[in-house]
Amino acid sequence: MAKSALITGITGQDGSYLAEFLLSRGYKVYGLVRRSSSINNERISHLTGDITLLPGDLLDQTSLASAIRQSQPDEVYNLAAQSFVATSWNQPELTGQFTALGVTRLLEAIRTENPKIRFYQASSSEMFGSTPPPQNEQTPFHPRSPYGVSKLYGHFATINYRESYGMFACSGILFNHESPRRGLEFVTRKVSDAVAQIKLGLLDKMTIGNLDARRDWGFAGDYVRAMWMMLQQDRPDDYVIATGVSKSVRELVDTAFRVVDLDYRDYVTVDPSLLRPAEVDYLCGDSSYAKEKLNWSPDTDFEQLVQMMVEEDLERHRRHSYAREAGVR
Ligand code: NAP
Ligand code: G4F
Repeated sequence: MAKSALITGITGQDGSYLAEFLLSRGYKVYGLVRRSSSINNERISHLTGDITLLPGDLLDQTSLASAIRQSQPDEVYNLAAQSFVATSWNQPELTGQFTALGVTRLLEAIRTENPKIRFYQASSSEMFGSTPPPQNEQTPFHPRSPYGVSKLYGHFATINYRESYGMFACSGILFNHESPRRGLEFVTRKVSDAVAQIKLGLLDKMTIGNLDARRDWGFAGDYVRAMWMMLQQDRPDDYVIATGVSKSVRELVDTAFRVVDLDYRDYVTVDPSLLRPAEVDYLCGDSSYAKEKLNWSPDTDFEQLVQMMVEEDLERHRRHSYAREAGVR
């Protein structure tokens, strides 16, 4: 019989790629969506008819239990969160409610409805914070934002349910992963979108924050494969997922402008208001455990990722420009 999966955060970047991946493997896919006054299904609109959406919110325990009862899943992927680090300083309590306590609510719903369901928790390299690289499963945590602190709670809640109740609960410690579906507030997409607009003459300049921060950036499509692999093992465990290559924000900006044959120094200025109260300076993951146990490694490198993102934003802005011109005529 076909397996079924419930994805929280299905409307987000990772949720959309994971839904596609699970459908391609014959899963029946359910997605939890929270109520909003306007429909926010842009990333999954192409999957309408193939997936079933269920109402629910990480803030509401009853809705989580109800979604589990309705979907009867073999696997639950908890991707929902307040995921933007910068916002977590402005909304620290809400971030804790979604990103930390939301994990406990979902684990409790699973434990009481059917503790045999396999559970994936979207943990983050942001938990390593100020601990220097390379970071792997044995590296001590020192988060630097309310988001990182909340993710650390979710990580240990997952381990605790595994140890307390024998549940098949895994924590994937994923380093930054990006795509053309990334939210425009994250630095990679902010840059690819601005580069496209500058190239097409729609924008003159862009502002940026800390150019010296270093991240290990991979492609989201490669990373959702690792999530699924974790839940197919004989026993639950935690895994670091990363490329092992770290680049600075300056290198990101330089690479993106080079895709369109421009020099970033002519267009980019630093805006101190974009600096964070505390920064994570240097992330570079060591995913050799995932390579050994899951046989997982990424297919897409940094240059391919940046090129893909800039080209898709160019194409999107060209389409919109043509549509605007056609509308004027
Ligand atoms: P994303 O694009 O920001 O998506 C977040 C999702 O969570 C959206 O579907 C959002 O729904 C949903 N959500 C937020 N609050 C909710 C609530 N109270 N109840 C139900 N749903 C809620 O994030 P992403 O990049 O796909 O990341 C997926 C997960 O991986 C997140 O937990 C993130 O923290 C974690 N993570 C991401 C990365 C990365 O580099 N991308 C790395 C490590 C860990 P709406 O559409 O309604 O807003
Ligand atoms: O793209 P970012 O906002 O991602 P950040 O903070 O690393 O968090 C992302 O990755 C985490 C995994 O480590 C996830 F858990 C989390 O959910 C999210 O997906 O910022 C990356 C770096 C930071 O050092 C930031 O200070 O870029 C720097 N940066 C410099 N200028 C900027 C900007 N970030 C943003 N968003 N906007 C800027 O203008």
